[in-house]
Amino acid sequence: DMLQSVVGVGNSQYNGQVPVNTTLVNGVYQMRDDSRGKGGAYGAMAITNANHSSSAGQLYTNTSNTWGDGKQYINGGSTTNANGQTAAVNAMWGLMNTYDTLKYAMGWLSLDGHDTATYIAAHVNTAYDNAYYSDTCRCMFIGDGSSFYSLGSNDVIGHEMGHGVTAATSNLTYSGESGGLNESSSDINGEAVEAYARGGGKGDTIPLSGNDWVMGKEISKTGTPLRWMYKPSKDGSSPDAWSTSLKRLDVHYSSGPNNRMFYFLAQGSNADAGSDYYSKYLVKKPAAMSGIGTDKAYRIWFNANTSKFTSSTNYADARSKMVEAAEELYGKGSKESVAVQRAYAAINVGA
Ligand code: ASN
Ligand code: ZN
Repeated sequence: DMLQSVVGVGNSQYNGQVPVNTTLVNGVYQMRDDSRGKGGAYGAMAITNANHSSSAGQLYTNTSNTWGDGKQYINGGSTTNANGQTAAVNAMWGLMNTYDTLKYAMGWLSLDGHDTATYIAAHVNTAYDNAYYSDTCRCMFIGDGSSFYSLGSNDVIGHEMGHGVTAATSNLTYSGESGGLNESSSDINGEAVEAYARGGGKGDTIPLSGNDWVMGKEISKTGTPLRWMYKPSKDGSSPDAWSTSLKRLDVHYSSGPNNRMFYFLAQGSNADAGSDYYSKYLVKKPAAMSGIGTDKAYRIWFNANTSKFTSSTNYADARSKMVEAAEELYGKGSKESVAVQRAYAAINVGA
């Protein structure tokens, strides 16, 4: 077959009209981008239509290279018309931005650093309110949502592909403290992708601002996010600081303190510490931190997760490996390594 890489017009749900990389094969357009990744069951980076099943289904195809109508999928409707294509546009845009964040900012190719192919299956199950990564296929599944909109915002896709990066590297065990760190790593990745995409999806740094520091605001029908990185306790279940009971929580709650650490590291401690915070957790008030910026904070986290953490890394170990990573990147005694220590101290980990 003659394969030709082309750029289509995607009407996305959360980012307006976006360019989507597609492939023209014998007069039919496929939602597949062979310029990002290598090999793959459906092409290097692809979107398939699960069409309400629990398996990947078929690669998205279209007779024209304009996709989607930008509107929330209507349950019971067709997954092959423009409305059904919108979830595929959301997914491709999120994947392209995730891939580019990793490649151009971190110098990391795809999930594993070796440019392994990946894909997203859209319309998994019916009215499914979740998205997840599977290491078996090294791929992701996203639902249409019921209490959520289509689970295809940039932060959600960055989060899911972040699970692929973690699975290929530290492989943090998905329970206890390591599970919380695994989840936090995905939230960090989601926010980095959101910031990179809103900065125009170009260049080799993560912009200081642009992301919202909450997970899943766009997919929320009520406008209430799933998680607040700057103050995790706003969800009613996540603690803001480490304690000995953290390991017993669901990983989407035990991620909270590390998310807050990352926010402090990137953005500083001045914003919203909460009036009861220091007394509630017996945390010593940290020296005011100005933050080292999201780019450096993400670089330190990425280095630690991909080359220093092990599957059993807990919060205390994460702190020491993060200090090591900061020293490696910015020098012993650097302001960046001091900022890491202060950010962890502010969530009750280390002095
Ligand atoms: N969306 C969830 C996550 O990525 C699915 C899960 O609970 N693993 O964390
Ligand atoms: Zn997750």
